[in-house]
Amino acid sequence: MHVQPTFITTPIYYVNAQPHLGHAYTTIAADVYARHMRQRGEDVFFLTGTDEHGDKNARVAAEQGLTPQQFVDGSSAAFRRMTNAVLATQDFFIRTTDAGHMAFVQRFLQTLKDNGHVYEGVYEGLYCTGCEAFYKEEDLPGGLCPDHGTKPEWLQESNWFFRLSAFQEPLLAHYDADPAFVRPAARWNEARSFIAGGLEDVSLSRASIEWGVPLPWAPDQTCYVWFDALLNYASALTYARPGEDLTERYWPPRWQLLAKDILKFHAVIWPAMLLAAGYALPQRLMIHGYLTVRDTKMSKSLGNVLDPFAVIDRYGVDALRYYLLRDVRFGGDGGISYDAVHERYHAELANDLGNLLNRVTAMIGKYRDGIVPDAQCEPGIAAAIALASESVARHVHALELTEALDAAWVVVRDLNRLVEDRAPWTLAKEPARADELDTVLYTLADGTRACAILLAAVLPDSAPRMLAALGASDALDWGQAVANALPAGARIAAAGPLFPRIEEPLGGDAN
Ligand code: ME8
Repeated sequence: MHVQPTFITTPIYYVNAQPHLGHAYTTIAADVYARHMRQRGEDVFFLTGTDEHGDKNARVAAEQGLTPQQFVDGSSAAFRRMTNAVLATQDFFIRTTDAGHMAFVQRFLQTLKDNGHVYEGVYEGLYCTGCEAFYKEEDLPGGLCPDHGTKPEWLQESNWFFRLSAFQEPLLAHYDADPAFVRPAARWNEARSFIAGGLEDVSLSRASIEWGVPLPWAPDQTCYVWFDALLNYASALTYARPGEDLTERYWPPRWQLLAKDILKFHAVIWPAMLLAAGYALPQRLMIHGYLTVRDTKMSKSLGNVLDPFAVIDRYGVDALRYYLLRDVRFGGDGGISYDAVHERYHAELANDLGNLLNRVTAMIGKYRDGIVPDAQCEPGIAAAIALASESVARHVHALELTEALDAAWVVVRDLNRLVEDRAPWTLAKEPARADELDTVLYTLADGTRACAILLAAVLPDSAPRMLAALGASDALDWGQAVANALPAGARIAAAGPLFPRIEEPLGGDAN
């Protein structure tokens, strides 16, 4: 088999507050892609982690009476717990305080300087600590940061600058040569027009911030936290596996996922940094939208966050993964609420999928002593499985994750319709129609098994349980996403409810 290395990344999250559903969202989306690719036998490296330097962490640490290191150790651990709780299968969890990362940042900055892209100057202007970003007056409606609603501070300091302006033409050339570099297309346009509007050089260091990576040639300055953070995507490959440099194998990233809040950093500054140091550019940036609560972006600074741990405790991890990809079309913005989780959980996971499995296993138990009959999948369902398998794969490749889910759900619905249309309980009363009943039962069992394969990347907890209940081997590989792969004679196991009814929805302000 041709094995194509696949490197996929999420942003590394700020550790100045608790992880929320917005962070879980990007991590889950990347994980669905990583799991799908592994199902196909691809060689995947999935990277996520935490962004730990910068003034805002130092400030929160001081407020809590901790050293910055103590503070980031604790809060990075909370992000790692979130990552594990959503069943993400990252190959490495990077922390920007890792010695391997910091050494890489220093080497990279030195390369930029050696290549003539760095000079000393004076920065004077406005800085939002929340964004860790420099702002121009005209970009601050009412003088306030558009993301944080706070007043940026006036800064004047001697800094080292990165010659971003020199990369305007090369970036434009890259954008024009590859209209799919940034997805969706509207974000490509936005980034391109920003570049076309002219690029100013940017500070790559800060004089007054101690909590960061010292510049190798001027240790009284630390690396501007965004440069430090962006470099995680490259540094990780150099030290994730001790004694081994994975850069050659995985670079450049196939997909880098992020929301539009950090578009400019990733679609302008990051590729310029890479060009300046002689790296190949990422193949694709996927800029998804915002999860909103009552029409406002959910964010820790606005205090309107939904808690991924609470959803997982109440409904299970698959419910969270399913809900986030289903309720908001991946790419666009969308409102979320605990009530909507509750509704979709019952209507779709419990009724459509959970009930289907229960009915199928119960009917085979009742009418065929729990043994999958020797028959062939009905052609209509076999065709639906073939179509869905092609369509799910195509959509996942393009990170059209909601469309991928929809494509798999077509088979779930077809199977439910088959139960209603063919009413096995009526067939069971007519011994002359035993063959027909065999076919219907086989089709239902085999089709439900195929759904488990199609949905395994989104529902990693339930899919193996579905396979176990159907007496299917737990092989989840994509080659099994075809009809007639369930062996006749397989023994059905009693399936507890996959998605038990939950009486009490989660409450709270965010509802
Ligand atoms: O920006 N809707 O970290 P961050 C959708 N450390 N996605 C959301 C979201 C929402 N309401 N809220 C957060 C940083 N996200 C930097 C990144 S990368 C080199 C450095 C997700 O903790 C989304 O992926 O503010 C967004 O881009 C990211 O979290 C921002 O995380």
